[in-house]
Amino acid sequence: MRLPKLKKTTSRRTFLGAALPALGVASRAFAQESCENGSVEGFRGVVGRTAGDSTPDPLRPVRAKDGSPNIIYIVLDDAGFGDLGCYGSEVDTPNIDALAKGGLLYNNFHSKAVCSPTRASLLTGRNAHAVGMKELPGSDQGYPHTRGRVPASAANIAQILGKNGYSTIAAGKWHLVPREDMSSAGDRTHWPLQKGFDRFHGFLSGWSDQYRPDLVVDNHAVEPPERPDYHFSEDIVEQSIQMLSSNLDAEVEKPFFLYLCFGAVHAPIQVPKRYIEKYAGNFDDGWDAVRERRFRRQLELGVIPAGTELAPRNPGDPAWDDLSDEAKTVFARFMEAYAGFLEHTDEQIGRLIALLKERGQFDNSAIFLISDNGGAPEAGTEGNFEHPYRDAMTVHEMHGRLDELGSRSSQPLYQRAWAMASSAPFKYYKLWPFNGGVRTPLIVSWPKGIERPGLREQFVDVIDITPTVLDITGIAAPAVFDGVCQMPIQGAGIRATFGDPASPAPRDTQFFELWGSRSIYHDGWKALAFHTSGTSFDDDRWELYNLNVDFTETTDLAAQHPEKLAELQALWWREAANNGALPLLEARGGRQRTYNQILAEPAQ
Ligand SMILES: [Ca+2]
Repeated sequence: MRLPKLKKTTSRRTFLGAALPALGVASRAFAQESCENGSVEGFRGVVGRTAGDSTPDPLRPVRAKDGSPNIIYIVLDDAGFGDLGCYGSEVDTPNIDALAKGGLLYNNFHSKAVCSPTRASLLTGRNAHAVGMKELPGSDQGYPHTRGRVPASAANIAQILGKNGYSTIAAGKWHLVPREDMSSAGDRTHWPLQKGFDRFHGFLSGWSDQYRPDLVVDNHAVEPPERPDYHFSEDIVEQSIQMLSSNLDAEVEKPFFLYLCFGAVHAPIQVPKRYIEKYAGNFDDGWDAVRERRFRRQLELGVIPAGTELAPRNPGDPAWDDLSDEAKTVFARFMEAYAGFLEHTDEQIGRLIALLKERGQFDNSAIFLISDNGGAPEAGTEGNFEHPYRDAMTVHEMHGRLDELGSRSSQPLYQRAWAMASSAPFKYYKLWPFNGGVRTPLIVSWPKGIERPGLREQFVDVIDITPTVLDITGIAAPAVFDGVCQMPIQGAGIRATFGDPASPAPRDTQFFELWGSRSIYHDGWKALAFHTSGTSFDDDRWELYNLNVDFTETTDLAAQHPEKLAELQALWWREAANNGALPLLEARGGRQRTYNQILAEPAQ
């Protein structure tokens, strides 16, 4: 006899009336809705009265295919295109550079210009709007793209890999859950352990103190260790090493997915003083000179095409030469701290790589290293010393406490013009639709699977990473996950670029929207409109760039090619509609102030 299968009914009374007497229950005081598949999940045997007239169907543990690669996502926070050594920076990042040297360095990779949308897209392979993350979580404006919670219809790569025989570990910043869900009593539906991860060690919000982070381990908050030498970046790598090691000790054949997200180099810029001191004097010639140097080095390395122009300094940011001596002293120290913070991050990545090599796991680990957006401009022209985003200290006051910069008594964020140096050679910064906001590093290391290491110039978006992982692991994206019908994956894989530098880009169209600012990329062209809050979207001024010959968006062709602009504008509306990005909305509350503070200042 097969187990009775409940028939779908529209009437609860039918179920209560028919099924309960058979179970010997006279009456029950609760209601239960019924569905088609109320039987034991997946059982294909036969249940009789005894084993003699039954057929068993043993569970078959899911195992990954033999030779499946480990998958590692490393996410840097707020590091710009020009910040890493292999992208032309003077900052020492030898471990990241080594990954690029043995693997692939992409110069045409795109984030969503801000933390949570990039991360939601990275993990799900779908555009951020489509999965409810049009901006930071906690900004629900009543429409599906503003929920700040990735729906069950968009299972992420950890969930998929976990169901296919992988161990899954997340360490570091999460930022995919609204603040009201973060407390100990909060709804944990969108915490890492409910989103496919076996383990988690990190923080849930957008940023945290590096010395005293708001630590969460698995599903509960813990006090950070009170050690004078504690640092969050070191902790998450140490925890990753321990979790990976114990998994490998238990079952060395089982592949793993590690999602390692540094709080660095997002504010607060905090790092032990010896890392800052190493860079003493290195930035005394200021942000204009640093941008020039990085730009020249990028040309030498071939990271940017010959003939590229360095974008002019952004409106509202001062020339270094116009600053007072006191300001120069203070601002240079911020960049020394930032450089030290970044080198310290690279050192932690080196510790992870050493573990992988020691355990014989490096060659078959596919590592995808990105930054989630360009350099961070939120601290304005003078920077923040005591608190990111809300700091009233004057430059003179900062000068008096300069020795504390980067220590426990400071929570610094650098001056906005440094963010442009971070994003060199591009215009603007994090949050903007220009390349300074969206174009960030992507490095892929996989010694066993990358046939031809080197530079790659294909247009790639962050939604293309997870489809690549599905491709190289041979795992099909599920149509139904945990009983929920899945929305289509919108990215496309870049596996073909691993062996062929000339292989076509995975897709030729990609839209962008953040706080009403828009862009559309199509076939080498990019149209964009910067939106001023409080104005009509119809009044936004569109710009047009031919990226085939204008890597840094310096020549606006909107007036010369109105027909091309009109074509791309129409395409934007189509893509926005198809990717759940409508209605077009401004940011809620004060979030748009970062845009506005620049517009309020006169252009230079
Ligand atoms: Ca970020």
